[in-house]
Amino acid sequence: MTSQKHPDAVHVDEKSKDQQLARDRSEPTGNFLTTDQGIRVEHTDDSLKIGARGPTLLEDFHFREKLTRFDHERIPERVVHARGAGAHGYFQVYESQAKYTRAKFLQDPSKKTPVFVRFSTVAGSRGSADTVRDVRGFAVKFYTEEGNFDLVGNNIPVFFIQDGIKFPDVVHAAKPEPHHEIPQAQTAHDSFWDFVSLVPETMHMVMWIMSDRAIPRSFRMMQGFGVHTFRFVDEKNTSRFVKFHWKPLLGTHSLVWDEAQKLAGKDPDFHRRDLFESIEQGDFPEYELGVQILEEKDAQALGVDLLDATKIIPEEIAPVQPVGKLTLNRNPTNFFAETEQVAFCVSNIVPGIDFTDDPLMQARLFSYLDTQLTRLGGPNFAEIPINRPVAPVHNHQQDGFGRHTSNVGRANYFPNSLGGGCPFLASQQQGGYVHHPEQVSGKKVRERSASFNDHYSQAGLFFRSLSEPEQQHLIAACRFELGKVETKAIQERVLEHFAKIDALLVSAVAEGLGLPAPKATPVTPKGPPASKALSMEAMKMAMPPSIKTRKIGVLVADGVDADELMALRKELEAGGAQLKVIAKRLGTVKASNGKDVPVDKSAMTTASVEYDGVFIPGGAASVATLKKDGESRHFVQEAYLHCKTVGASKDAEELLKACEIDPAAPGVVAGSKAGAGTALATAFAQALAKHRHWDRKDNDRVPA
Ligand code: HDE
Repeated sequence: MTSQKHPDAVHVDEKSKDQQLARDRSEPTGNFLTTDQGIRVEHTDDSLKIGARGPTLLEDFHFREKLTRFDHERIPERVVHARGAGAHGYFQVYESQAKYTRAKFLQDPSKKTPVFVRFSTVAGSRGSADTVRDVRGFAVKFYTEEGNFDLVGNNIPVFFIQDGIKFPDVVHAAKPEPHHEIPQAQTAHDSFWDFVSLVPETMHMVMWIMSDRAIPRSFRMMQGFGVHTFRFVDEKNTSRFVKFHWKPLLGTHSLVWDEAQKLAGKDPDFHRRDLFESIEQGDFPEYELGVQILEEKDAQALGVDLLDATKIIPEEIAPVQPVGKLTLNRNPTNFFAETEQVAFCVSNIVPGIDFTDDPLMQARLFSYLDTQLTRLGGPNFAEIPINRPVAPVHNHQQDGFGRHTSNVGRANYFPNSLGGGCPFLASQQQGGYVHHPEQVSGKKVRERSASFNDHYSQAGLFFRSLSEPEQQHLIAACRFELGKVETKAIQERVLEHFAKIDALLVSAVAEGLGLPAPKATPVTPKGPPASKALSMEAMKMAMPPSIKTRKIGVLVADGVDADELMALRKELEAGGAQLKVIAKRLGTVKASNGKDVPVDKSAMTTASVEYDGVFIPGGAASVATLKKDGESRHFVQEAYLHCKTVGASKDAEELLKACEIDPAAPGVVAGSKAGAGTALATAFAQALAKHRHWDRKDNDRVPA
């Protein structure tokens, strides 16, 4: 009989996953180079030849192994979500959720459940840029003591389509067009808009991806959503509907489109780098898990079908209740082994959580396991360290490519007597997964429920819930994307849909396209006319101001006022922000007091788009040099264009003038008004805590 542990007897803590991963780590430091067979290598720079200029020998097993392994390094990239970044961490529940679910990881506030999270873009290839306009994946693997639970979500709470059978169509339409494989990682092309113009259920999601949500400032500053309706099932088998939400504790923030496009060139790894560096510096990203709970009996009265993934339940109807906190505190040791090989499956679920009949979710229950078979080369991908549960695994699965486990004994079937009947079955009380016994009946049909039919009202709800600047950004994004569409009939069809969403939307987009606006006939939502939780600006207002983890570029040259720089550094670092000194070249600059000021970045290796604000300290000689320098002026103007906080001490206001920036403009903190030293630094930090100054009306006047 194989040795068995009852699941209840297993104590799992956060460290067990770390230990599991550590066991599979190769530590090159202090060790000899070996072949895959463990044979120590004596020479690896020349192949084995007959004479120094002679032919290479087939016998050279080290050479052949090295090249063979290299030739096979690539695996197929994910068909969607190919570009991503991952991190380890843990999840801790605030208080027991026993009233809703029997899931063990949601019971004990003292327990830390290890997690691995992978954030991603959807459309681009593995090497594409981070800051493209796209949905972001937010996939969380909880290694619970009852097995793995994968919450494979996005940063947008709805999806393009209602039935998974259309997934290949929407993805083909969004990906590069097949004849020339252009464009990379963008929806600004004919085939995407052709598809959405013919499938009106996409309209709600189209609003979200044209909004600033699709260009997050950081993975650390975006929400996550389970999208589908799941079930929570309690100890007594009572089922309730649940929607999962992640809220970043740093708030939800975005880039602006011009910035996002420039970053794609200046630093294609902007989000990946930001996540990695923040964790290295101890600025651990944190997200609160919240749930919207709906009693089954109340679902009918909602006016929205819970099985329709193109709809939200406004938080005014079902508030988000906080459940616990996710903290990401460790970077992967090896990108490929962990981030690339992690295999999320929507079907990975634990007792106390269950699926619904959402046809999009049902398709996903099939698709994820299926895709891993190809991507990870066979059925044994769950044995790759990053995918291995911390809960023990015992079953009669066997063989296949890449098998690690050596099954013990001869009984590889069930039932058996030769193996003592093991492994044995677990009742619900022993932690066995029992599917919720939902009552279903009906005819076998290929049909869409009539309750899925309203495709416009929540698109309008979203648009009208945005602040004016957010609406303007959305309109500009539609003008940009549709402006790149070459087929006029597609543009016209999209406008017909927009007319059913909102009058301002359709007229403004039509104007940008030089087309007549169809008559607006917006469909009114059944619930509230607007919802605060949909606007990032409204959410920002509800949060305490903070500059935590924000990055400020400080432009300096020889003669800079070091005391002013020091006062600024003190203030910003006290608030958790980071200051980077930027000069023409690396090394140091000589301050006006004769001291050397170390330079963090040379101007040619960085750009304003990598910072949340810019500051120019005083020092007449420093300011005079910067004023003459086009690169420095561009830096300041570009930050201004992107509505970032611009600070300048009194002496440095000359530079603002040279940049055609009004020192009294919103978000410009100038020494003549704000004072000097600590007073100036405090005023700058306060302005920075607003993140962007959308009320800056003349920013597109500056030539950046
Ligand atoms: Fe996915 N999706 N998806 N998806 N998805 C994949 O699985 C699929 C959908 C999401 O970081 C694939 O392992 C279908 C919604 C994330 O590794 C694939 C449908 C949501 C990730 C797949 C959807 C998502 C994926 C590709 C419609 C938000 C990245 C590689 C029925 C709730 C996970 C892979 C990671 C990845 C299929 C729709 C989120 C092909 C068929 C809705 C975050 O299996």
